[in-house]
Amino acid sequence: MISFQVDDMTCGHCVSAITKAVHGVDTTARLQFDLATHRVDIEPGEADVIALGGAITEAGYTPVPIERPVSVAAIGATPERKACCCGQGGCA
Ligand SMILES: [Cu+2]
Repeated sequence: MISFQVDDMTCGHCVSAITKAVHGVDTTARLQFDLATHRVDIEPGEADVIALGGAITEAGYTPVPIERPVSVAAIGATPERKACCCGQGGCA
């Protein structure tokens, strides 16, 4: 699994543009998007992080590779955040 943070990916058009770009370098890649966090997870066929990131860059976006999913430490690093993803602040 290769993950990118793509802050300039904002809508369904971006999703289809990135999907097309990635499939251009890796026809069997499987993509999963989270528009709320501007994140794309890619289960690659044969392409590596350089090829995948390059394809997304060429499509006009700014992919930043994410080493691993958000850790507990990373969540703890933003103590000013009161609500969680469900908006109720209690599902940690
Ligand atoms: Cu868009």
